Amino acid sequence: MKKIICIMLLITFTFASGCMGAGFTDVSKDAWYYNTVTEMTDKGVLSGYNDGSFRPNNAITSAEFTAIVCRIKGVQPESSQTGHWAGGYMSAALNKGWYDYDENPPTGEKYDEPIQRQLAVKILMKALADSFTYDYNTESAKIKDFSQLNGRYYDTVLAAYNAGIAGGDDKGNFKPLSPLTRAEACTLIKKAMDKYGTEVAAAPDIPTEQPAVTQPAAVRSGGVSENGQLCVKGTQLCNEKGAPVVLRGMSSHGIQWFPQFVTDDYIRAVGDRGANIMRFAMYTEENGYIQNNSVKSTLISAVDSALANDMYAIIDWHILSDGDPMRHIDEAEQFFKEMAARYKDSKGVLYEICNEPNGNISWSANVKHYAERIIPAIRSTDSDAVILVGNPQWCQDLDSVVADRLSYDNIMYTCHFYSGTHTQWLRDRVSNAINNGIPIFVSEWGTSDASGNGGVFEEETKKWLDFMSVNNISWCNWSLCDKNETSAALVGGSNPSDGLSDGELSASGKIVFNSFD
Ligand code: IDC
Repeated sequence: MKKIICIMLLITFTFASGCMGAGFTDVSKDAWYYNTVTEMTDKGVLSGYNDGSFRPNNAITSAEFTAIVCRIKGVQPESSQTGHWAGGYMSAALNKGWYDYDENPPTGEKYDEPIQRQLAVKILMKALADSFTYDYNTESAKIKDFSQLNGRYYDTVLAAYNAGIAGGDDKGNFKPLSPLTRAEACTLIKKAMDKYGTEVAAAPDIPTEQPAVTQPAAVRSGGVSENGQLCVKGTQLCNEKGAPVVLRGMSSHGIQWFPQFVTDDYIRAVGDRGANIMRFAMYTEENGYIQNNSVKSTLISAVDSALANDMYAIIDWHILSDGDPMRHIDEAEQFFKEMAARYKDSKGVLYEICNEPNGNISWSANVKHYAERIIPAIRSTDSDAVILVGNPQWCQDLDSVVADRLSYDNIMYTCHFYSGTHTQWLRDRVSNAINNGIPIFVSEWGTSDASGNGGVFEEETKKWLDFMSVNNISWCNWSLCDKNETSAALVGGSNPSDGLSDGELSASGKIVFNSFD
């Protein structure tokens, strides 16, 4: 479909594109949807997010799509009991007969779900087209997966095909039940507006901070839709059904420095190479969250992208240079409460409450107390989330944890290693911890030495990978960026929009990306 749309856009926009720029951090000029997204956002049909992203590959929800159609038709919100930001528009659309009660009940439980393509086309056509004209045989023959189209959508979808508004992918499939991405929604709406001459009255009032993703746009093997809400049984991370699960993926570098590597394109490309988790390192210091609150919106956007891509996401409170977790415990509590409220209904989020507590502190005297305040703060809202807890000495003081463990369910303790520095002695510590019933999650490891540079230490890395594999240990590798240090997985100039090939990976990245599955 990409190619087809690309060609169509080229034709449509040869004269129209001018020098407008969407200016979104995740909409590159080469993207097939660049022109449409630019035009639609310039017109105010839909908008980007506070953090400068557009999230073109995220699924558009029922509420978002319907609200946009209301706006372009100048339809005013009507009364709604839901308290949902788009409740008034949804009532108006229902009363106008753009969709039926059962397709989206006014109680609102489906408002934030991705809209099915067949329903999106129906709403758009009912709102904009005066009549539905088509020849059944001609139009249905164009749709290879016509048998999947529910009969109640024949009129509107076939008329949309006839009018050149809806089209199939490069195999001729319409995928009536699949979600619609934001970029695809732009294209669909633009074509309908061009055809029926609708103009937008005013900018949309869709909130810039949208609800958290609870359903992915695409299903990924080993992903959240397959494994569901995680839990911990004994020392093993398990899926919703209680079967052992191993998550493997990348950690970002500090998102205050490298936000360009936590875009939707990069996250999807990592997933397409076999990863099913991303960890987002939100530093507290070094111009991180404590000094610069705005990194929170980068984090939210990244977590949402991981969820939209059917991947698990770790929210990492990355304490490091100021290693005493108690110093900013108030900010941490406030932050995690906010995250728990946002992600309580998303099954894919894990909370890592302190990256590497260090300095003049100990497990029992400091970190444990910190955990005993932050864990309940999260659990009071997001009761079933798996929580990862750090420990002193760069998450290697597992003996102290063995001697004095926390008393909560569904928690795991982190162990971090760098192959050039930490060797068999640390594997022995991990084995000892596991034998003593301590669940371990390697939320950060590197092929380099502990500085993040030096190496690659291939032989020792192989030992660690084998060890983690044998012990069913989940891991995230440091780090997804192109910084000039050995642990960085990317080489400069890599382009994620068409995936990440071995040629776009550093020596470390090649080893890691080829170990995801
Ligand atoms: C390193 C980065 C490096 C950065 C430094 C300080 O690789 O570019 O200058 O942090 O911010 C950790 C930490 C992780 C470190 C990594 C390598 O969690 O933040 O990243 N490391 O030193 N623990 C052990 C090693």
